[in-house]
Amino acid sequence: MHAWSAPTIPSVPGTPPPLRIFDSSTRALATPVTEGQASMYVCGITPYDATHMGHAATYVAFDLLNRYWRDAGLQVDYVQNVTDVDDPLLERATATGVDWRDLAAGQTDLFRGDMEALNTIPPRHYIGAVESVPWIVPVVEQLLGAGLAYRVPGTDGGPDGDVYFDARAAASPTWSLGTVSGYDAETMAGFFAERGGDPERPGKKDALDPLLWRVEREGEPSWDGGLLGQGRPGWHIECSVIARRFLPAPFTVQGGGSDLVFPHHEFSAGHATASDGKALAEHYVHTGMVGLDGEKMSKSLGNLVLVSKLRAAGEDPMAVRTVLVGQHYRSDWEWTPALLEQAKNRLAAWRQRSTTTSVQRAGDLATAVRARLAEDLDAPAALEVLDAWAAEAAQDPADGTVGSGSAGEQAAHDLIDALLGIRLAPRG
Ligand code: 5CA
Ligand code: ZN
Repeated sequence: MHAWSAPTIPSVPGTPPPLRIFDSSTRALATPVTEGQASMYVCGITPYDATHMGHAATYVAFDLLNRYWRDAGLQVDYVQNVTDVDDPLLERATATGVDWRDLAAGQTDLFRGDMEALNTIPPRHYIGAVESVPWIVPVVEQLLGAGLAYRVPGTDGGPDGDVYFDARAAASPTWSLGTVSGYDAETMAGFFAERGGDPERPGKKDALDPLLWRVEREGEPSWDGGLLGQGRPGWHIECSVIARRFLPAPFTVQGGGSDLVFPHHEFSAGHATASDGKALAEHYVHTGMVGLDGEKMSKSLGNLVLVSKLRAAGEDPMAVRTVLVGQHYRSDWEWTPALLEQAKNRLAAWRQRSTTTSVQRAGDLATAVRARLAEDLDAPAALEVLDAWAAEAAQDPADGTVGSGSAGEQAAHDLIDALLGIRLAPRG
C-alpha cells in the first residue's frame, strides 16, 4: 500500500559522531553500522483507532534515528507494516457495525495524515498484513515440513488444524526463547497472556508457543492457505515475513514500543531464524510507553489523546512533535496539556533567536545537537541546547549573515529541521 509524502530534508554542513544506541536484546549500548546502508523495520499500527500520542512518540523516535543516519550520509532502507487484519480490529468492526476493511482503510488514512503533519519520513515500503498473506503461507508450510511447527486439534467446537510454532524444536545458537527479550519464564508467561497469546489452548506443546496459522472460522475473513487450508496468519509471522521480504538478513534495527519486546519481537525473530537460519535483526530498539492519567495510553483502554483531534482543534503539529522529541525515547512518560503549552513557548523562543543567529553560530549549534543525539538519541538534551541558545543575549557577530530572512536564520532552521524534524518556518 502507499505510505505518505516525503518531507524535504535540508542538508547540514559537517558530520555527526558515530551513534550509540541502546539495544534491548543485549541490554547495552551498541554502535550500529556507521556508513553505507542502514535498514530498519518498525512495527506499524493496528488500524482500529487513529494515531494516539503513544504511537506518535514511537514513530517520531524512529524518525530521529532515520534522520541521524541520513545526516551521517547513510542510505536508509525503512519498512513499516499495517496490521490490517487482526482480532481487535475485527472485534471493533463488529461492535461498531462497520466493515473491517473500511475501518482499517479509514484509520490508516488518518495515520498517514498524522505522520505527514508530524514531519516523519515515510517508509520505502508500507505493507499491509492482508497483502502479505500469499508470502506467509509458504513460510508456514515450510516450518511445518521441517518439524518446527505443528497442528493442534480443535477445541470448543472449533475446527482442527490451527498451526503453532514449536519454540523448543526451533531453538538454535542464533535464536532461542529469550534471545530478544532476555525475560525469565515468569515474565514471559505474564506478557504472553496479556498481549494476545493463548497459553491455555489445549494441545499446544508449550504454553508459550505462538499461533502461525488460524484456520477459518465462520464469520471471519480468510485466505487460501495452500496445504494449511483456508485461514489467516498469526501476528508475529506477518512482521517476520514482511521484514525479510523487503530488507537484508539481518537488517540493522527492529523497532517498536517496549510492549512489543515479548512475545512479538521475540517470536518474529524466532520464526525468521527457524525459516532461514539467520538472525532477523542486528539490533532491537524499543521506545517507552506514553500514558495518560496513570495508565498506558491504549486503544483497548480508550484513554487516548489523538494527534488528529489536536490538529482539528488547530494545534500546531510542530508543537506536538516538540513535546514528543522533548521526552527521551526510552522513558515512560505521561501526556499533559501543559507539555503542549511549554512546547509552543519553546518554538516561539527558537524562532525569535534564529533571526539573530549567524551562520557560524548555527554551525556550532549543529555540532552540539549532534553530540547529544549521538548518545542514545538524547533529544531532550538536544532541545536543552536549543533553549540555552535561545536564552543567550543576541550577540552573534554582525557578519552579514544575521537577521530575518538571512542565511544565519536559514542555517538555524535547517539544522533543527534536518536533525530533529521540527520545522520553524512553514514549508516553502
Ligand atoms: N500492529 C502492531 C505491531 S505489528 C501494534 O502493536 N499496533 S499498535 O497500533 O498497537 O501500536 C503501534 C506502535 O505503537 C507499536 O510500535 C507499539 O509498540 C507502539 N505503541 C502502542 N501504544 C503505545 C504507547 N502507549 N506508548 C508508546 N508506544 C506505543
Ligand atoms: Zn510487528
